[in-house]
Amino acid sequence: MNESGTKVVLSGVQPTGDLHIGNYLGAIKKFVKIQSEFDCFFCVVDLHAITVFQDPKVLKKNTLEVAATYLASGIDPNKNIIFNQSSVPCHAELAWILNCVCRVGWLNRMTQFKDKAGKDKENASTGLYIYPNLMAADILIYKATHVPVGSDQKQHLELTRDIAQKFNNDFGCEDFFPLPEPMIDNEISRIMSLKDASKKMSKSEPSDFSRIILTDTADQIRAKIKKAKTADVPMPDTDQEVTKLKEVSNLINIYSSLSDTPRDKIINLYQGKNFSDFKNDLTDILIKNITPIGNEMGKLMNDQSYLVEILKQGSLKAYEKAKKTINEVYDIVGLIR
Ligand code: AQP
Repeated sequence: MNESGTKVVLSGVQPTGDLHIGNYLGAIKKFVKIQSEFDCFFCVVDLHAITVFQDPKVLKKNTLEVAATYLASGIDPNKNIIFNQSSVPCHAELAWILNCVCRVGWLNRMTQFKDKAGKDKENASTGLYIYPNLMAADILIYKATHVPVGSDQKQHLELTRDIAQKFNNDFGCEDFFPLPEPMIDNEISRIMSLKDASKKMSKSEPSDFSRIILTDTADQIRAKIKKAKTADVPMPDTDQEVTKLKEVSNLINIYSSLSDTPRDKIINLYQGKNFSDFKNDLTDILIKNITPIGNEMGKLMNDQSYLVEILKQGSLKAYEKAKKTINEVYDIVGLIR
């Protein structure tokens, strides 16, 4: 809990393209589940998106599409604050101050930067390098106590805690920033590519067949699952053996997460069989759970002024909260406003 005794959630999704079931299962489905239990801020993190070049027109469309996904997935805009990051300038203001708190050595350990910058890291934007400090600012500006994310963000969350702790120590303001807790479901928190389970499912992977996107039609889902890699042996009878078959294990996680069925029950159901029944049933589960979201997103995207208004109203509410923290931070740091 934070100083006012409330449990506050902040999380966000980048408007960098078609959202997939990794984004849904790793993050958005959790947002829907916890919305009645916490004060929630659900952000479209557009400033994070531009750490890699985005076509401005496409960025605007993608920003609205993330808002549409939140609504279509069941996030209630009356109960929660849905907004885009750039419309609350306090995020960027706090990020600058946190840039001065975070150590270069800490950033150098961030594996996501290494993955995203690849071999050509000299040519990556400085924004991509300091991205974790902006993420820390997103969280700390609302004194969030809990952050639901996929396990790929665990390291950034740990960095946020280190930054919060150092700020509190350096400025002698114990407990000013709460140390936020990650909310990560271990087993299914990382959905992997359908083509190569050593890579996470991602918007930026070139092949469409590596992911199911939320706007896929039933036929597209069917085709992608049909092509998804499995194994040359029948379904094993123990979880230990299944775990060794990385692609199969990933498909079981998707099945389990969407149908709320434990992995061992799924393994019992299909053990000793080849994968066609399993794939057919998984396809049905995906169609049942994902296509209604895609259809609703389509309807919402036809009413873009409604989505703009949702973001605008959310930003006004978020700004009220953020302004209070940034004023306190300026005072603590010794900056005259
Ligand atoms: N494969 C995944 N499995 C589980 N969770 C995932 N998330 C992303 N991919 C997976 C979670 O989705 C939330 C929003 O992610 P994001 O869009 O802000 O950024 P990302 O993690 O960089 O997502 P992508 O799809 O990999 O995008 P690109 O290709 O643009 O980098 C986060 O909570 C994340 O954990």
